[in-house]
Amino acid sequence: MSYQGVLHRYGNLLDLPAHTQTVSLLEGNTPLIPMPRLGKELGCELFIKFEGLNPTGSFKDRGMTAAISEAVGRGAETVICASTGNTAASAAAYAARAGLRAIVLIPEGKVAVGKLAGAIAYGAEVIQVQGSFDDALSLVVEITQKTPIALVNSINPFRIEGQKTAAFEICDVFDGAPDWLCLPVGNAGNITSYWAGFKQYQKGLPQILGVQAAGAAPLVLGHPVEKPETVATAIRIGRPARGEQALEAAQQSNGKIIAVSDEEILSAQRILAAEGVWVEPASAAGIAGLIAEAGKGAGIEAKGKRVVVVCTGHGMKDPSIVTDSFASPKVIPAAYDDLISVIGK
Ligand code: AN7
Repeated sequence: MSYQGVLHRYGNLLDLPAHTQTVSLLEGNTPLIPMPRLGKELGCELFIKFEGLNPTGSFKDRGMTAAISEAVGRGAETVICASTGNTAASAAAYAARAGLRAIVLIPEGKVAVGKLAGAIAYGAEVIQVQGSFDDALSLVVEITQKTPIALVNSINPFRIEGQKTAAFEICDVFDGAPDWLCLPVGNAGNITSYWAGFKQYQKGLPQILGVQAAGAAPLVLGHPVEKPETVATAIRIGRPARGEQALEAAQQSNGKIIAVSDEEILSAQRILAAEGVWVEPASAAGIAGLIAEAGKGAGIEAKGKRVVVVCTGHGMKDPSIVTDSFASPKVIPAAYDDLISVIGK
C-alpha cells in the first residue's frame, strides 16, 4: 500500500471547500507506541500517540496541510501565523511546498532553537515580536482582516478539520476510542480538534484530560494570564483562542483541564525518555498530568483503563533544555586505557 497524507486518507470526512488543492508532505499515520513500564506503574494500558514523528516534527502538520491546501486553492499568495514555534515551522514547510510566501511572528527570545531553525530552513520570513504569543496573534488577526494575507493559525477552521484526523487514526487502530485521552493545551486548537473528531467518527468517546503549564493556565484559573511563563515554551499562552471549546470538550467528555508545574513537566520528559521516547517539554505535559492525577486520591480513574497520551512534538525541537541542564560529556585521549578507566570494567 502506498503511503498517503491525511487529506488523501480522510479527506472525505473533512469539511474543506471544493477549491482545495492538496499540498502534502505525507503527514499523519503516526505510531501509537505502547509504554508497558510506565503503564504498569500507573496501572493502565498506556500508549503514546507520537506526533513528533510528523514531517516537521509536530502535530501541527495535520492541520497545516489542510490550511495551506485551502489557501493555495483559493489563490492566496502569502500566509501568516503567530507561533510559539511549531506552527511556524509547519507553516513554513507547507508554504514552501506550495510556493507561497510565509511570514511568521514569534515572541522575542522564547522559541526553542529547533523550531526557529526549521522556520528559517524552510524559508519563512521570521519576525520577533516584543511581547507574548497572544500579542503576536492579535497582530496576525488584524493584518489578515486588513490585507489579503491568509491566516493559518488554528482560528482558521481548516486547521481544526485537518487535526481531527489524529482522532480518526486512534479509533482505526483500536477499533474504537480509548478510555482516556491526555494532551497538552496551549491555544486549544488540538483539544478542540480531537473532541470534534471523536464525536464525528462515532466509534466511541474518550474522557479528555487537558493539561496546561501552571504558569500559563488560563483555563484552570478561569481568566486570561497577562504574562504567561513556563519552561514549556510551546504552551506559553495566556489567552487561548479556542478556550471555550477546550472547556466544552473537557466537560462534555466528563474529563477535566488541570495544571502541572514546570518540574512535573521536566520530570515527565525524563520518564518518557527513559522508556525510549524523547519529546519536547510541552509534549510531556500530558504525561505529567496523568502521573499527577494517578497519584492522588481524588484524581481521574485510569486504573485498568486504556489511556492514550498525545505527545505533540519531538524532543529534538528543544535540544537546549536537555544540554543546558547537564555538564558536557567527559573528554578522554583516544586511548583504550583511558576508556577503560572512565567506564570501569
Ligand atoms: C508541542 O506552535 O501554539 O492547544 O504556535 O507546539 O492546539 O495550541 C503550539 C502549541 C502542544 C498546544 N504541544 O496545542 C504554536 C503553538 C506542542 C505545541 C501545543 C503546542 P494547542
